Amino acid sequence: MEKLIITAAICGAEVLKEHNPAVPYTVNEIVREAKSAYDAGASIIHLHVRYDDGTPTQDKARFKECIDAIKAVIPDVIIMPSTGGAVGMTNDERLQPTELDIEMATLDCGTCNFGGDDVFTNTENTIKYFGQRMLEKGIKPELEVFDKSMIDMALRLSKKGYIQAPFHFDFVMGVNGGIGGDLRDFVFMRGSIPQGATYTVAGIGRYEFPLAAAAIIDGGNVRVGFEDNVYLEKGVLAKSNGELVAKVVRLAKELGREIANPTEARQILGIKPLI
Ligand code: KMH
Ligand code: ZN
Repeated sequence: MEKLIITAAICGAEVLKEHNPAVPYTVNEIVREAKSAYDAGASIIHLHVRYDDGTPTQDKARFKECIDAIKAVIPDVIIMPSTGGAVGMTNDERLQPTELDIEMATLDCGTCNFGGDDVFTNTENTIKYFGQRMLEKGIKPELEVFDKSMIDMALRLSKKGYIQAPFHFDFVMGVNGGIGGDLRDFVFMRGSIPQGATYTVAGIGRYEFPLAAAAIIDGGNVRVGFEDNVYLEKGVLAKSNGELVAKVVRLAKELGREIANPTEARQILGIKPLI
């Protein structure tokens, strides 16, 4: 079995300090959380950025500032900016980080209810536009799938040349509007991707660690972080993203799975090594 790639989704666009005071907004806070996750065993940082007051932004300059600051402290980490941004942003607003020198980015593969009146909109043309941009820029997409239908969409668009194998999926499970986070849901998603594809699983809220354990056993990979869940265990807030990553590392150790460093993660995902 390949080593386990841990992605830390340290910030997100929606979670606030009111949910957990350790949620990072400022550049320094984002660096602190990225480093805590890396030190604990994460090889990929899934990055959203905020202004200092917590407002989510896809501003290219703010992304550059955060990426440069993270790389100054942990130069070998893989940084995977979001192109999802926050609900309601335009496509071109969302795509700004793809103008930077980045190795990976998220590519959201369908539209999803996000609770209340919020709809995270990704039309077929949006997915094509984003896929094409990433192909042109040599950016490896992580295919964000909130439901099985989005796996099918990604595979359909790959036949039309908008997404290229080897595919790497992120099963985002337990969103209010997407697939649930039970084991049978995981088995369904996992069984729906082609041979040779890799995946990570991001369980939302209480699904985070049970789905992490399932992916560790299955040979998949794991995403944790404040974007998805702010609790270390029921009723106990995590003090950092590093604490969430450390819990995955403990689970992996118990289950006999080694942890990939960023160099190994690049190999597994088919990303060019750093020179
Ligand atoms: N914040 C959500 C609207 C992604 O990063 O690509 C979108 C999201 C997915 O978080
Ligand atoms: Zn995200």
